[in-house]
Amino acid sequence: MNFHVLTLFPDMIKQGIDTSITGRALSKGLISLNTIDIRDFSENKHNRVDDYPYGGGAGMVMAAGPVYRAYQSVVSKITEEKQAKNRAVNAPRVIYLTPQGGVFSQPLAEELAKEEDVVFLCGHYEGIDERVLEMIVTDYVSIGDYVLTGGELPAMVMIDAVARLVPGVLNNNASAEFESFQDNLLEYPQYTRPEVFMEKKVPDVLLSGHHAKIDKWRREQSILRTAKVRPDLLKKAVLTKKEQEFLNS
Ligand code: 6GU
Repeated sequence: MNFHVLTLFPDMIKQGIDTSITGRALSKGLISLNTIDIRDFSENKHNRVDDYPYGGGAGMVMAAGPVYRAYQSVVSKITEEKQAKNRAVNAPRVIYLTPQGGVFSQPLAEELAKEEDVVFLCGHYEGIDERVLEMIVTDYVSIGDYVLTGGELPAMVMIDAVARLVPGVLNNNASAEFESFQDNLLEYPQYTRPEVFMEKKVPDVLLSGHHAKIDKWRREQSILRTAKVRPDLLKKAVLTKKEQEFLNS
């Protein structure tokens, strides 16, 4: 799977992704990362990519031209690579990272993990000229209700969430790994050695070797934890009658 990122800060993206599990996925060739510096597509003698907003107001707006030309360079690259393999050429998904977007969640990560190429567009300043967004963007995505200085961290968040769903990226079976969010419950607590840490003991059931009991306990812990910190998620979870009774007891 190929990630393409249109940004004014390519090094930030490269450093963030070429680390840990996504870094290993890059080395193994399971994913690729193509960063495009929007500034390289400025036609201004000072390499400027922003200008004052029409109508006035605070801050600067990223101009349409450099963003459009940067996008075209990615489309050309994808097209050439598809044609070399005699494969059909489709317009790629283009994700614009913005607090004005819909909130990112696991279902979108799963959808994007099926794509061959995904393009991320990172804005800065007060945003990007609306006209180029209308022309190229397929998805407007936010990572939550707070404001960041730019779209680079959100793009890295999305790349991480999508990359771990690509077969082979995780050591364990990826499909099992995201089940917890599919069933709208938070993960149960985990423990490792030592058995006693500062007088706090690992729950007995986990040392029992009784797998059915362990599964039941973990499921109950997931339900309790979700009820406590994410009641909104719990509403979407499907519980058995017995689990409902357990929760109400
Ligand atoms: Cl995608 N961009 C910015 N600038 N801030 C955000 C965001 C995105 N998601 C949450 N806050």
